[in-house]
Amino acid sequence: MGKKLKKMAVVFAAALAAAISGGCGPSVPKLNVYMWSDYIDPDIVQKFEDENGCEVVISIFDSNESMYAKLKAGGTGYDVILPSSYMAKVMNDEKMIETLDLSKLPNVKNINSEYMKKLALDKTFKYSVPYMICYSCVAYDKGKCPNLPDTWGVFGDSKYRGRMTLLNDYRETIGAALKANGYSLNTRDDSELEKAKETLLKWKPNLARLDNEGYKSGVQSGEFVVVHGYSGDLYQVLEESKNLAVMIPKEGVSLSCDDWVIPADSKNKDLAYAFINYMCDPESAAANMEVTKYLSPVDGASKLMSDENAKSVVIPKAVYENGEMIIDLGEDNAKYLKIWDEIKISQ
Ligand code: N2P
Repeated sequence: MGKKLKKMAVVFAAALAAAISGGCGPSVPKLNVYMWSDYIDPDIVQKFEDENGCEVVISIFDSNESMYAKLKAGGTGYDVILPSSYMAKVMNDEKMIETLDLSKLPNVKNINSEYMKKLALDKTFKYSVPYMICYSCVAYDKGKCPNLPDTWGVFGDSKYRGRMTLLNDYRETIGAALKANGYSLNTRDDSELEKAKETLLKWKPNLARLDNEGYKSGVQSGEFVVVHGYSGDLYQVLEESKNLAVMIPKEGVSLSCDDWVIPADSKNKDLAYAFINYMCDPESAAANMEVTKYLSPVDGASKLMSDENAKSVVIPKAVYENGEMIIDLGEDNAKYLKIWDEIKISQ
């Protein structure tokens, strides 16, 4: 976690302490944002609060599925949510989110048109606005794993038994096993999925655990030596730990984008629109890229970044060439979930 994101953790703790001790300042409108961790510049959030006379309250989820499950179990009170594109589509199909009024989002004109044409799942901003593009790859300890080959197959290597993690994210991790076998990570083919399951059953004994958050500090502290993670999170960790490197498996990786949506039951829709619009401003996007190391699709943002970061926040050619966007599979999602349950309960 970079310095700014650490500062944000301290601010959260202070806010929590104030809430518990019953602090009673003047009440200002609150915008409740539900999103992934380490994923926004706290200074940009502060600027938005100052300019809009409001308080932004950020709650964190660590996977699309846990966020979705929480909403389905009756979780309410959010004004803006940040699912990945495939999950935003599910939420739209299930009428959980607003159809967007684009007159309240003038800054969507800044979203890169090539991205919208080629990769976006919601090509007309009908229900979502893209925030950051992500791919998943592997970080490893260069000293403890010299000459690590660039293949998903490393998870099958018992040399690193007990010191590796894969994401606790069924589309990412089954996707990695599909790619390892040369298949599409959006396959609906039963025999390909069966092969991916066999691969994961072979990999599992080598894993310390499936993990979506702790792998970052774990690989920094040396507890883990090979971790599967989200690109920006891994680059945030690399910035602080010179003994680590990133490996992009040659068989291909997942590409995904996280998209802002407004839940149908938001009580602060105008403020929600203002927030999403603010994030599509090139200056906000540049600041968010600097801190999170993910790639924003906002045109003009990279030009505003420091040279060093602008160079690192690009999608490597290998990712574009072999990467595949995760799409929603409708009823066939059930095939993936069944495999995931079998993997989780296997010893
Ligand atoms: C988590 C960011 C994750 C993005 N820090 C994955 N879509």
